[in-house]
Amino acid sequence: MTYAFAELPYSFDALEPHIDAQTMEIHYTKHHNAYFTKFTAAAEKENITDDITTVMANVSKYSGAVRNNGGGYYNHEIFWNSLSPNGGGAPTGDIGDAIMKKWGDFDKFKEEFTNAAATHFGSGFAWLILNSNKELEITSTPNQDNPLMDVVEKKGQPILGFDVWEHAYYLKYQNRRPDYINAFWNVVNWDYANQRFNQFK
Ligand code: MN3
Repeated sequence: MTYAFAELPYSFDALEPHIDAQTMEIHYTKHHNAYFTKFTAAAEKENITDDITTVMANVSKYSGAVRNNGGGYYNHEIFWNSLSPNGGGAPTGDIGDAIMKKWGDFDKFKEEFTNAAATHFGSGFAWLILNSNKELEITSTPNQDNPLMDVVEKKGQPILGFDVWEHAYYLKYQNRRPDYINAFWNVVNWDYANQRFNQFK
């Protein structure tokens, strides 16, 4: 077994009241688990043993099952870590400095990211990425695509990933995606963003 199904880094109810325990439990144990199981089955069938990030970077060579389920597997690992019960507030550290440098102030950044998440049509993810010029950018991808994939337009290393599929918020927020996005700002994990930013900058 080359691929691991990582434990959720906190309990299902740790992000209450911003993200509810039932949503977290179903999202992790059903949705994420299904992506993982289907990806490992497809990987076995297609003799794929590369690191998941390498698979993503070469995803055009593989089946739709690898793109959709490998993407789902990878994206949710980024997403769980992009949230924290100790998160929220203004960005700190090097990522805070880099956001200030690029956007001038946190509210501007927040507005652009919120807009990307709110206006993304249908299912997908909003991302803060570090592109190949080592610049921060905000982007979104459809379905389970991500910025590592060779099939997407705006490529880069994910620094934060935010799931805007209805399954991520419908139980608590129903059709109110903007309320779910507001909730994200209370739990966004700047420590993780700093860790990834410093890894790839
Ligand atoms: Mn999801």
